[in-house]
Amino acid sequence: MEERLRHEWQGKSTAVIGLGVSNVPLIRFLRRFGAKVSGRDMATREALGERAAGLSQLGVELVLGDGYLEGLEDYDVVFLSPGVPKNLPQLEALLGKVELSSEIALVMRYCPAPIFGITGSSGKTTTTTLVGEMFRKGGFQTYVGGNIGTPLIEQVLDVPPEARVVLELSSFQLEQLTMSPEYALVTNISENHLDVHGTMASYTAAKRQIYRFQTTDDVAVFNWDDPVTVEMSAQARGRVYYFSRKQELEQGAFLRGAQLVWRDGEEERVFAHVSDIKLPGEHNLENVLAAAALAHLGGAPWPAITEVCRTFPGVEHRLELVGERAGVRFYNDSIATTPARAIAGLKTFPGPVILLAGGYDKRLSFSQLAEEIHARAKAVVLFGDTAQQIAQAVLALGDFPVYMAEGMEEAVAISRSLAVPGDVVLLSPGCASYGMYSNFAERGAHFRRLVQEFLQED
Ligand code: UMA
Repeated sequence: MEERLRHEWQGKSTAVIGLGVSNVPLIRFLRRFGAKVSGRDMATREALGERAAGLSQLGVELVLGDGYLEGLEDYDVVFLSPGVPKNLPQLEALLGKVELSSEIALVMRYCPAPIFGITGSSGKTTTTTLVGEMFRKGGFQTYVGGNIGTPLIEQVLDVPPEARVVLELSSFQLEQLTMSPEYALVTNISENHLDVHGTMASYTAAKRQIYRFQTTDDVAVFNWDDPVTVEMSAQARGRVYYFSRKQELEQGAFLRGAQLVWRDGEEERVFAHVSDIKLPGEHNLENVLAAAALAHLGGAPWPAITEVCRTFPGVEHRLELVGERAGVRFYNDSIATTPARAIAGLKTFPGPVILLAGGYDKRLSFSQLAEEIHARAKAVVLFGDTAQQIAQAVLALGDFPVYMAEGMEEAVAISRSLAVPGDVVLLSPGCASYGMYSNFAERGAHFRRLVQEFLQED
């Protein structure tokens, strides 16, 4: 493989657009096999800081700030990072002239083991993590990566063929692909990322890539309760299975009363009970059904699947239910370090939400978050450097209950005093934690500790 890669990349001229989480390891990979790399980013050298210095040391020519998308037609391959809109005029001008690729496309191209790709508008991360755990528990060497935050490009050459590779795939990652994973799962489709995709049709088209290039030997799992994914399933070429919370199925995983059941023709098996499942909420039952179906189809043994169903506590700091008291549920979504992630957090809950937000100032706009706060929250409790900015953005849209707190302790105390039965108290800060904590995990742990103390009070 090393030989093949050197042959493929030695001396090739590449441009890598977006120097973030996915593309820095991609650049190391390309440099390792002798490619020439021009690193491009709209951010300035100053904003990129040590990252820019590290890349220069690797022999990467950097083109930063205004003009970072110029001269791209001169390269053999242009790699785009997920967050770069693919319809920018400078990129559209390359179509048919220059090969466009991405970190995830190379992972899929070079991975010798079967790939289990998971997409959907919600539930991706939990389902991906569950599937990974089911394989791991079942004795497989397992790699979990993609949109979940772990680029696998630097590990892909060490993956043995009998391993299991589980990838969370976002619409941004899928839209560029020209191959599909051997196993595909679509959790559900609802409006998301329309700011980038423009229309629901183009967002759904991006999601279709997960099965579009599959062969008849491949497997795809869809949500029977979601008409959009049922419609998708009619186009899938491989074996099709479903999961459903609402209806018994001929082929797939479903709920029968309090039982979680797998059926494939004659074969039927109860693999868990609702009361066993620690994850809160109906949406999580769907995630468990989906994950069990995919893991089973990929060879995970039932005892391993059942054990994970019973023990999996949820993904830490990501809409993690810390506990409930007097009908008020407390959720830790400290991983939401951007306004967009806080918006996604807010959208999870239909009921009244008291939002705890604020933190380090990354100079992002809070105007969309403010709109979502008006639409979904009943109050906001703000702290950190950005508290004033968020308050201004919220109040610019009209009257709203806004509370200022000195820090997390006061924020939790205020939210307790505001909450009535049926409310959700959600820490989804929309900002990084720097200045108050060393990272989002420390911030989430602090919130969790404060809430747990409250839950245990007499
Ligand atoms: N940049 C540009 N031009 C642009 C946009 C970005 O130059 O038009 C630069 C930025 O200045 C920055 C770099 O590109 O330096 C960042 O790249 P990126 O935002 O594309 O993201 P990465 O850091 O590579 O992270 C990406 C995913 N980000 C997005 O999809 C926006 C991460 O998902 C993912 O974990 C990571 O790859 C590893 O694969 C994040 C996400 O929010 C968590 N995903 C969305 C979601 O889950 O809803 C899709």
